Amino acid sequence: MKFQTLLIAGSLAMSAPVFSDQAPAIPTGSLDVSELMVRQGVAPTFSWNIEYPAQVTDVVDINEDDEIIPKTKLRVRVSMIGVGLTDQYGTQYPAKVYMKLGNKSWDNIFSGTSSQVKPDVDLIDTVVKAGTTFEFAAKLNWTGYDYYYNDSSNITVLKNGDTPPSVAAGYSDQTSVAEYLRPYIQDGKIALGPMDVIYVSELTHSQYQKNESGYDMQDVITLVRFEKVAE
Ligand SMILES: [Ca+2]
Ligand SMILES: [Ca+2]
Repeated sequence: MKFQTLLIAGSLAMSAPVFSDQAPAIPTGSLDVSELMVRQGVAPTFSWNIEYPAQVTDVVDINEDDEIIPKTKLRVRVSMIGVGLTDQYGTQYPAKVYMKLGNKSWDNIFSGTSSQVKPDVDLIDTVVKAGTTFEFAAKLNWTGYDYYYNDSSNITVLKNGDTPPSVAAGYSDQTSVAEYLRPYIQDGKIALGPMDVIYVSELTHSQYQKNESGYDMQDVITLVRFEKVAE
């Protein structure tokens, strides 16, 4: 009986699926057995409670306007992955990024250039309740450039397994995937944790300039990570 217990535990550990580096989520839980050693003819009692990693769409809705709406109480952490506003001479231009969670006012979560991005710093770390609508806005912080909002085609929410922006446009002169976005792409698809999404943004070109190479949806990339919390 003891041998059998170890076998079961072993096969559970072995069957954990392998995700990308950004997604260390494996099934977690416990396996309990009432007795490690029992007399012949006496059956020990097993019980187990295994939780498989959720998909982000299990816990949030992402609607046509790219509003994110949690279906349950969630911890939300927001960080910047990168700013790709650079001209042909290598000069960096600043972005301004805002988010609005539910009834709260717009929060200026980031202002700065590519070299001011700190991907490991959480700009938002809070708990939101079900039904809180997330809105997003960003602009190239330069004369003559306006804000784009999540409901425009210049801002899109992508999740694990979606097609990354450069592939989505498909123009031969399209700039390749930005350096800062590369770790988040695997086998031609967005590779995030199962509970993560990114906002990708086009801030230099309008929807009427989609055939220009500057329209790459990689001007600002913002990561949003969700985590279930007890109600
Ligand atoms: Ca949109
Ligand atoms: Ca652009």
